[in-house]
Amino acid sequence: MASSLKNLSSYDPDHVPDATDMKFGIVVSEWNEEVTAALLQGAIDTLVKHGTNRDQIHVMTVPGSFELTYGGRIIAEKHDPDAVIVLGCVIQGDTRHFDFICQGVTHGITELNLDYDIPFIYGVLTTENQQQALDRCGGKHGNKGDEAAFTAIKMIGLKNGKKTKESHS
Ligand code: DLZ
Repeated sequence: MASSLKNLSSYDPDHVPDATDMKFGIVVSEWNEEVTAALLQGAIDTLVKHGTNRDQIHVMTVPGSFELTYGGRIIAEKHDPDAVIVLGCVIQGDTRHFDFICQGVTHGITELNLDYDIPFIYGVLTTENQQQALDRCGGKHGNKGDEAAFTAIKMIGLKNGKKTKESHS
């Protein structure tokens, strides 16, 4: 499959480490809630499917995607998770606000990855319109919440030296 068409939601679960002993923080933005609620559900379902107990997943809501960075820091400090997933949806408007929010959260999450010894996973949709967002939270392009969840599991596995079947060859 061409990489531009790769849809990580159709991943092979055998290539993801067991998540039974893993703890997660999820920070989710209230803006575009229809979309972010679906991302959250996808992320939780995927973590649980891979063995995580629901009570090992701490969820925090923040007002908008710009606040995901600070929320990520709070949840990392408060709950000592093995990984933090941030979920948001920024939809292009008529002004440059979109660019500033996207840049802010992208930069912020990168900084958290450098400052903490746990992975912070970027599950923020940045789309031109609502339909593109709906297509990516359980629509024709899968659910990016699922993808963020299994990326988190894989990154913890990487840190712990757990190899997936993919990396054995
Ligand atoms: C202000 C704003 C706008 C215009 N659009 C979005 C959006 O599409 N998605 C989103 O998550 N948040 C948006 N926000 C809110 C900002 O992220 C932030 O909450 C405010 O600027 C306050 O810091």
